[in-house]
Amino acid sequence: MTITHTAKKTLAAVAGIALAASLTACGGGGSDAASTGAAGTTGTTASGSASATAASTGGYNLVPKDTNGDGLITVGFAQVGAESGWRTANTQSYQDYFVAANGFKLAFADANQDADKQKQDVRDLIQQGVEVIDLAPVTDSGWEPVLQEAKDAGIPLIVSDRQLSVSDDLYLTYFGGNMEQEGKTAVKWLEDYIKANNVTDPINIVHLQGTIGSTAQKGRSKALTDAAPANKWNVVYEQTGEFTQAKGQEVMESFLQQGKDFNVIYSENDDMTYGAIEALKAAGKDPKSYIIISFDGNKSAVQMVIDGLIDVIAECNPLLGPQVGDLIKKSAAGDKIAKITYSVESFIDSTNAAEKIKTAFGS
Ligand code: GZL
Repeated sequence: MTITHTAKKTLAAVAGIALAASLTACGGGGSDAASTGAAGTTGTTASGSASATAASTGGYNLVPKDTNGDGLITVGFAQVGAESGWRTANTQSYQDYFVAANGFKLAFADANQDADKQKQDVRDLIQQGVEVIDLAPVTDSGWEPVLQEAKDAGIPLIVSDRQLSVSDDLYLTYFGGNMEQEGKTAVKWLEDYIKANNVTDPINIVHLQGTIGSTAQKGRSKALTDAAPANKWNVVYEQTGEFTQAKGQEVMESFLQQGKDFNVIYSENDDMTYGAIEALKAAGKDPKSYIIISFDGNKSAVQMVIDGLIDVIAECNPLLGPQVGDLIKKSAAGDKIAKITYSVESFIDSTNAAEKIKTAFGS
């Protein structure tokens, strides 16, 4: 089933309004609403600072401090890599914020998307004697021994961007997106679209997954995997594009060569979406004939929403530097900080893209 562009645009508008209403109702609203997620967590605005709630520190009693007396807190940032526009903006937000003028020094390690290298990166930061570690984990497994080593060295460790399912007494706090909620936002948009358009044809979905084992991929994939059977949607292809444009294009090319029918693309970041759109065009297919769902919200992806190429983007805020810095300062000052703080994120579609592009990150 192809979906004509006009119908898509009109119906997307209807779906977007329904989704916005539902998000506002449950308090998970757009970028200016603060909302409380699961117990002990507090949503923050994209630009606002994290607001501490009375929360357990989960038996973790290390707090950031200037142990070498140079008047600065040295932050060791163990970054995933440089795989996407989101990552570039995320790294830049740390390099911009963690400077002497804000009371910080930054030591940076790039894991190049290699989970094993990243564990060595953290061990190197411990050896360097940094005063707090911020870890954005490539994948979420095998971290307990390294986190314990940081704790034994007396270095407080913050998890950012992608969560870890480890004991609360191994890290100070988590700040970043709620990935499963992002996926639920995308799924809800598709459910509303189908309802608004009385779509009766089969929904056949191409699922471009992020880096397998990252909580970004696990959460976004879970939302689709949970919703598909209930909605009788068929996931006809599913493979990782490793959050990169090149791999996303390569994987979509292979799907197109296999020839199964599909009418929806659920792509777990904008860079893979760009690759998928290039593959469709190269195969002589009109991207506007498909419902394309993406994640992140890079400026160029928001422009593609305006141009009718992408139908909805589930937002994921990369500008975490200032808010992580705020949590470090609060903790260093003796404030109790929440164990988990989620960015408040919404969605971008034809109903709000013209407004959202004014503040969209990246290029
Ligand atoms: C999400 C982040 C993901 C982005 C991708 O918080 O970890 O990694 O969605 C990035 O663009 O590669």
